Amino acid sequence: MHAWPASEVPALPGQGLPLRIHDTAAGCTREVVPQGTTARLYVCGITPYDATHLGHAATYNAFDLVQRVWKDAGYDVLYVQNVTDVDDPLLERANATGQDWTVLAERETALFREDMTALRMLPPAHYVGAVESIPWIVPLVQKLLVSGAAYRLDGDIYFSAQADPRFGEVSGLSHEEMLPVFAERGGDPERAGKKHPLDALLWLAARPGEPAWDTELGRGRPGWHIECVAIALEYLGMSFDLQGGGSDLVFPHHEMGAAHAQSATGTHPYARSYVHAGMVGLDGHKMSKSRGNLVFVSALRREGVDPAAIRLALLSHHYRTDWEWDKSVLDTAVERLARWRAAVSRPDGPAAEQLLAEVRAALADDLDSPAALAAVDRWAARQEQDGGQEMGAPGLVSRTVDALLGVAL
Ligand code: 5CA
Ligand code: ZN
Repeated sequence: MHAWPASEVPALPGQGLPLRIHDTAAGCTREVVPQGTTARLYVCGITPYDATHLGHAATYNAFDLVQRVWKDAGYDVLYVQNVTDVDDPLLERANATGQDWTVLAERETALFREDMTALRMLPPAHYVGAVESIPWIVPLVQKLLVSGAAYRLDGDIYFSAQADPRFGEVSGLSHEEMLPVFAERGGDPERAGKKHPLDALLWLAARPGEPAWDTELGRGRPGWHIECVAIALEYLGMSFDLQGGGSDLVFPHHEMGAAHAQSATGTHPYARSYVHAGMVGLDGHKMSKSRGNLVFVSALRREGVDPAAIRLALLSHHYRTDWEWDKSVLDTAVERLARWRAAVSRPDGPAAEQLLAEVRAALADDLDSPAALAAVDRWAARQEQDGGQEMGAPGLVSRTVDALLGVAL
C-alpha cells in the first residue's frame, strides 16, 4: 500500500554525530553503527481499528528522530513499516460495530497517513499490509515446518519456541516471567495439544465468519509476529540495524519475531538492535484502544491544535520514559511554539552554530529530545533578552528545528 508524502528535510552545515541508543536486548545504551551507507530500519505499524492516539504518535516520533539523526550523520535510511490489516482486534471491532473489516482498516489507515503527514513524520519507503505479505509468509512458514521449528495443531500452525536457542535474548525474560505477559498480549499458553505453552501461532486455519486465504498451508490467515518477519526479511533482510516499537512489543512480539526469523534462516541476529519507546498514559493507565482512554491526534487537529504543537508536546518527554498526557503538556507546547516562532521571525539573532551542535549532541545521546528543546529554549531566551547581530542565525535555527526535530517554525 502507499505511504504518505515526505516533508523536506533541510540541509544543515557540517555533519551529525553517530547515534547512541538504548538496545533492549543488550540492556544498555550503545552506538548503533549502520553497516554500509544505508541504515535499515523496521518499525511496527498500527493495527487499524481505531484512530492514531498520542501513544502511537509518541512511538513514531521516537523512530522519526532515529531517521533524522542517521540522515544528518550522512546515511541513507531504508525504512519499512507494516499495517496489521488483518488480526483479531480488527476483526472483533468490525464485528462489534457491523462494519466490513476491510473498510474499517482502510479508513483508519487513511486517517493514520493524514496524522503522520500533519506531524511531519518521515514516511517509510515500503508501507506494507499483512494481507499483502501473505505470499511471503507462506513460504516462510513452510520452511519452519520442514525444519521442524513449526508444527500443526488442528489445522493451525504453531512456532516451537524451543527451536531457537536464542529465544529470550530480546526481552531477557525467563519463561516464568513470559507466561503471564504472553496470555495478556494475544498468546494462548493454555491451549491443549501445544508442545510448549509459549509456542505462538504462525497460521490460523479458517474460522467461520472470518476472512481466509487459500494457500499451500491450507485455508486460513497469518498470525501476528510472522507478518512483521516476512515484511522485514523481504525488504531489509536479516541483521537489519534497528527494530522499533513501543515497550509493549518487547514480549512477545519482538521476541517471537527474532525467534521466527533466526529459525527460518539459520542465521542471527534478526535485528542488530531492538529499541522501545515508553508508554503514554491517560488518567493513570496506558493509553490503549481496548481501554478506550484515548486522545486522538485527529481530534486535536479538528479542534484546531497546530500539529507542530502536538509534535513539541511529544518531544518534551524522553522517548524511553512512560509519561502521562494531560492538558498542561499541550499548553506548554503551544506556548513554546509561539516563543520559538517569535524568536525566528527576525533576520538576525544570536549565533546559532552552538545551538546546532547542542541539538545534534542531545539527539545522538539516546534521542534526548528534552535536552534538545532546552537548547532551543536557551537560544530563544537570548534572542528575546538582548537579541544578536548575526544575520541569518534565525534561519539556521529554523532549519535545525525542522531537520532534526521535525517541527516547522
Ligand atoms: N500492529 C501492531 C504492531 S505489528 C501494533 O502493536 N499495533 S498498535 O496499533 O497496537 O500499536 C502501534 C504502535 O504504537 C506500537 O509500536 C505500539 O507499541 C505503540 N503504542 C501503542 N499504545 C501505546 C501507548 N499508549 N504509548 C506509546 N506507544 C504505544
Ligand atoms: Zn510488528
